[in-house]
Amino acid sequence: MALVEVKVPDIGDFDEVAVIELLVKPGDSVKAEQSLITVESDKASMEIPSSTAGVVKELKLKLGDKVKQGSVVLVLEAEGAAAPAAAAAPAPAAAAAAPAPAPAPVAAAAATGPVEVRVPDIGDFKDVAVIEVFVKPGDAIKLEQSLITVESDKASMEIPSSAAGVLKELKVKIGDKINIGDLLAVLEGSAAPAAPAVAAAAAPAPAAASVPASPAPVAAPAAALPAHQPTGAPVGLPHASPSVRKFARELGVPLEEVKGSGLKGRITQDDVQGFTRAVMAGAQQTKAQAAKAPAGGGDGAGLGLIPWPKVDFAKFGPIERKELGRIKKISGANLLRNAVMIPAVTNHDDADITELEAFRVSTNKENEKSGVKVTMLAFLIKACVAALKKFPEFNSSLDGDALVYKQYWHIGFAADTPNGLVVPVIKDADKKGILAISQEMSELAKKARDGKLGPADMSGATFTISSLGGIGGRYFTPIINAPEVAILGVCKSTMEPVWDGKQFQPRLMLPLSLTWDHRVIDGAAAARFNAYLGQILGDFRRVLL
Ligand code: CAO
Repeated sequence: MALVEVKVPDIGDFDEVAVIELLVKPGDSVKAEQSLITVESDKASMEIPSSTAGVVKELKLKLGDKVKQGSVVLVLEAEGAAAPAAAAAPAPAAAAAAPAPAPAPVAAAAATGPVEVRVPDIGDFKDVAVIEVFVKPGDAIKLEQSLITVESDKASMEIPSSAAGVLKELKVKIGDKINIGDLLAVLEGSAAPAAPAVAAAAAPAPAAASVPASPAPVAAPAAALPAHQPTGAPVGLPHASPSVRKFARELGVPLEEVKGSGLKGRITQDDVQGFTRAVMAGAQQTKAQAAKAPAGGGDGAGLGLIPWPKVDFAKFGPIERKELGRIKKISGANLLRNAVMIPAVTNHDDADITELEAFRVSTNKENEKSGVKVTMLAFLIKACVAALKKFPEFNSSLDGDALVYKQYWHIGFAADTPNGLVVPVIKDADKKGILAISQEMSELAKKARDGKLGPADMSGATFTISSLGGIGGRYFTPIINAPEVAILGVCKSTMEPVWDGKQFQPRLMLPLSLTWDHRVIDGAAAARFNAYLGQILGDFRRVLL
């Protein structure tokens, strides 16, 4: 057994590149060609393979170290006596894929008409897959701007444009396999100096050092890298080595949804595994899964749940099957999303509406001839507007990491119709009186029952009330109507004995159930909101304060 130093092979002009991943540790058995470390420049990453098989004795570098050709990576106890000297070994996997210095399209005259951009000489990179596309037709492309990223097993590289101009046509898409000379794009040439129309594909590789417009291969980038301007990469592109990308692809993990724990937020194999475990445990749902949720919730697999029970009901008795109506299908999918995605909490409380109900009844008597019936729900809408003004976060919506506070008060109310639940909206409820709200509600409720509500009647709500008061029940837990952050459920008021400090008094008590989004609202704020609402309903003159 001989001790062998494994050194960084010839990786072209890839000079002083940072070690971003250590893929082995002392004691590990490695095979020849097995990747040992990953290095990365600002445009490319590549894995450095072992030139020989053996057991790792000592790592000679650490994360963040800068390496170049000849740097010692580690010391191996080589298998067999005649282990090859690593430093002198021919370029291994990555380097093999990462060939001769990149071609250098010679500086060119100004382009005028259409200009073809082709895959330059990328060495032995054959049939490499396009994994990222940075540009789209209509984009103004700068000379050397990265157009796409390609990836082999061991390395990824960005292919820059050999010309400047406006992108007329993109000839490749994600997943395509490309080779030297393939047409990538057609540009409408600008007056700016550009590289020749046909990039180095057919040209012999000139002296790399003289080439500002050469490709920026990751693995074999030679002189291209130092000269390359890092432009065009989309913000937020997931940062991961080729092997991690491959691993993620194999598992079907969307890298853009994985949080990287490595150097500079880089995604490691552990991060991909952790994401997969979270999905399997139901703690995480990919955006794609969330978007696909059907009205009935599918089979629950996306949440890591056991499948929905499939029962042959006809085995137990006669049945009739009816398809869900359109409203039920749409509201079902929305309700499911809102129930699953919002950390919702419900506070229950009672409001003393003895005087308010007496006032409502007498007002209706006085206004009998007007044809407008004042409803408890109209008072509730007005009371809610006052509470929403006092506690503005209840009138907000989450937008990413920000809260959008709305300066208008549009109140939705759930209406039961023969076809299902709909939520018409009283716009600018703060500017309307009780009579106007009562009248508008009765018109909207009729439209709802007749199936004549248009999208404009049902959009823009900032808060919703769901009243079962006319039907019955004590309390319930309404589901928030996203992107709103709270909803008030109201049940049937009942006469109850209420202790006034000296004796029990018969009082008309209205059960309130406030469901709120705990990401936006705290329990104390919800309790205060309900208490304030109760005070207003107890003495409506408070609305004027
Ligand atoms: N307590 C006791 N009685 C109540 C009450 C309450 N909280 N709210 C209303 N009532 C009574 C009214 O006094 C009225 O009685 P009279 O006919 O004797 O006058 C009757 O119930 C009907 O009330 P209303 O005409 O004021 O109608 P409303 O405002 O209660 O309801 C509407 C209108 C559209 C909300 C209702 O028709 C409806 O669809 N409710 C169901 C909403 C729903 O399904 N919510 C659940 C959604 S799941 O989250």
